[in-house]
Parts: sequence; C-alpha cells; structure tokens
Amino acid sequence: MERTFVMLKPDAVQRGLIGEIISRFEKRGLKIIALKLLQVPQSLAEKHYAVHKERPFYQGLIEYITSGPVVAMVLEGPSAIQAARSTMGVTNPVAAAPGTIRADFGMEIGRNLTHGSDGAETSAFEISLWFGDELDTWQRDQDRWILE
Ligand code: D4T
Repeated sequence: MERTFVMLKPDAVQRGLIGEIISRFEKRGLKIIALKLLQVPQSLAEKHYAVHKERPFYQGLIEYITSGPVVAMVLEGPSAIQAARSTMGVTNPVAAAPGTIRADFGMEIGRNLTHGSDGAETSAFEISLWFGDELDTWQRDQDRWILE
C-alpha cells in the first residue's frame, strides 16, 4: 500500500486547525500509521527542504517551518500521495480549488498550512527522514467499506 509524508505547518498548529485538517484526511479514508507533534530542529528543516536551497523563498521557508511546532504524519492508502495532495489543494492557496485545505483556510503561498510528498521517491526520503525506516501498519476494520 502506498505511503506519504504529510506535515501540518506551524500556522495550522497555531491557528488551532490540527483536528480539522487531520479529520479531512481521516474522513477521506487515508489511514494514519504514524503521528507526532514536534518543534522542527534547524538541521531537519534544512534536510527536508534541501531541494529548494537555491530558491529565493528558501530562507523564509526555513524560518516559517521552525517558527513553532508542526504535526508530522505518515498516511497510507491506495494512491496515498495523490490523494493527500488533492485533499490539500495546489501550493498557492488562492489558486487552490474550493473545498481543499489550502483554499478553505489559506491566503498566501508562504502560509499554506500543509506539506505533502510530491512523488514516490520524495515520500520514501521524507518518511525515513522524519520517522526512520521501520513503520508498522495496522488493520482498520472499516477498510472493506472504503476500499473495494
Ligand atoms: P510543500 O512542499 O510545502 O508540500 O509544497 P508543494 O510541494 O505544494 O510546493 P513546492 O515544493 O513547490 O514548494 C515548497 C514550499 O515552498 C513554499 N513556497 C513555494 C513559497 O513560499 N514561495 C514560492 O514561490 C514557492 C514556489 C511553499 C511550499
């Protein structure tokens, strides 16, 4: 089953949206297999966003992500990467479709509430970076009503 790394960024935590946002992933049918709240160390932020190191928004992004606690999680399901990203909406909240997390709660790209892995390789890298390599899953009794 596919896995994806999702993070609720400091704005989501500070605004009291943890429950609301996690609930959207849960209700859709994505299964939470790992979950923690943490203050992101500088070194972890830099590794996570290493691909953006040369971009003009990099410094602001690192400051934002280390500015308060985040909620990190691993979600599992068929096409979990795409399902999580479509639940979040596109990167810039003003361009995101209504009903997505970023459109419903966001106004600017630099405060876009959530992060989700953008592909299989990124997902494997990010899950390992944030949670290590040994993650168990669990049996969800509802699965036959969500998955064919
Ligand atoms: P993340 O990585 O947060 O899930 O977002 P996306 O996958 O949707 O978007 P991304 O990697 O292109 O950008 C990473 C992160 O940088 C912020 N950002 C991005 C920004 O502040 N200004 C910008 O111009 C861009 C392109 C938002 C998300």
